[in-house]
Amino acid sequence: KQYTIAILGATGAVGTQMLQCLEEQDVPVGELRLLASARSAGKLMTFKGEEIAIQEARPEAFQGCDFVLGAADDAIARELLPKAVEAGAVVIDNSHAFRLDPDVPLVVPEVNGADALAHHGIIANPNCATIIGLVPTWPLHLAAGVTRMIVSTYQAASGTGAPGMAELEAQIQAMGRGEDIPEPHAFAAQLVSNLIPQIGGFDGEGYTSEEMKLQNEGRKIMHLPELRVNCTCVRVPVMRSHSESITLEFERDITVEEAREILAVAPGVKLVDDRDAASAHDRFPMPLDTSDQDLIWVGRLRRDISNPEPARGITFWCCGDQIRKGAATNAVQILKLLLA
Ligand code: 11C
Repeated sequence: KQYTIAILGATGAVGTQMLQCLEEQDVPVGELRLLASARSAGKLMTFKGEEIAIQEARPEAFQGCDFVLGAADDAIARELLPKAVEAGAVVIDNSHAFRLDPDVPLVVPEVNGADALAHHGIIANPNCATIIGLVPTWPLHLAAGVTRMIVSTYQAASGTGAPGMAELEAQIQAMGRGEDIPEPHAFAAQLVSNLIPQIGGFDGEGYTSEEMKLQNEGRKIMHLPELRVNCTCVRVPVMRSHSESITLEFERDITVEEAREILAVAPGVKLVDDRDAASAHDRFPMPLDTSDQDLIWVGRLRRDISNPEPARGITFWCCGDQIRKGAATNAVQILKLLLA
C-alpha cells in the first residue's frame, strides 16, 4: 500500500529533513503534500527525484491524507493539526503544542514505541534534547531503575531552526573577515565565541522552559511520574548536533562495565568510549562527528564518584543530531512503527 503523506512546515530545517528521512527510510509514499506559508506556495522541492510544488497550509490540504508530519510552530500546530485529524489523518507532530496532553502519546521509539499505537489521532514527537538524553538513559533504567537525572546540555544553533543556523554562519563569516559581528536576532546574544545559558523563558524557580521539558517529557515518555530531574540548558556555537552530560542515580547497583555492555548493544546508540584511542574522534563523541547521522553517540562513561553508594551512579556524555534524531528521524521512525 502507498500512503498520502503531508508535511506541515515543509520548508523549515525539520520539515526539509523529514522529506529526506521519508526518502532514506523508504516509506511507501504514494502522494507527498508539502505545506507551508502562503509566501512559499508554488516553490518547488524535490522528493525521490521529482519536483513537488509547495501548497499553502490550509485545512482543505489535509483531505485524503493518511498521515501528517507536523514541523510547524506551536500556534500553527494548534490551529491546523486538529483539522487534519478531523479530515481522517493520523498526525505526528514535532511542536510542543500537544506533548503533555494526556490523550496524546509522546514517543521515542527506542523507549516507548508501543505507546504510539494507543493514539487518538495525534502522536507527539518530543523535544530534541529530551530524545537525545533518553535514548541512552532508557536501557540503563531497564537494568537498574533510574531515580534521578542531573543533566547539562550543550545545544546547537539548529534548535532555533534555519534562522539560528544562518545567524551562527553569518557570525562565523564576519569574525573570519575581521568585521563587526551582526546584531543577533535568532538568539538573545552573539553566539560565536560565546555560550548562552538560556533556552526558552524562565519560570518562577529560575528554570527555563527547555530545562523543564526534559523533566516533564522525560517522566511521561519513561512512565516515571516521580523521576527527579535537574537540568541546565546552554546554547553553544555548534551548527546541528546537541551534546549532553548526564549523571544517573539508580535504585539498584550497576557497574560501569555493565553499563558499557548494555550501551554497546542498545537500540539507537553508538558507544564511542576509548580513552586510549589515538584519535579524539574515537575517544569520545563530539558534535561535529554526530552531525547528519541518526544515532546517539555515548562516551566518557564513568561512575559518579560523588554518589556515596559506589555502584549507584553513572555519568556519561552523549551527542546526537538535533534535526535528525532530535526531530525528523524520530518522527519518521514513529510513522514506520504505525505502518508496521
Ligand atoms: C532548542 N530544543 O534547541 C530546542 C528546540 O521543544 O521542540 C526545540 C524545542 C522543542 O532550541
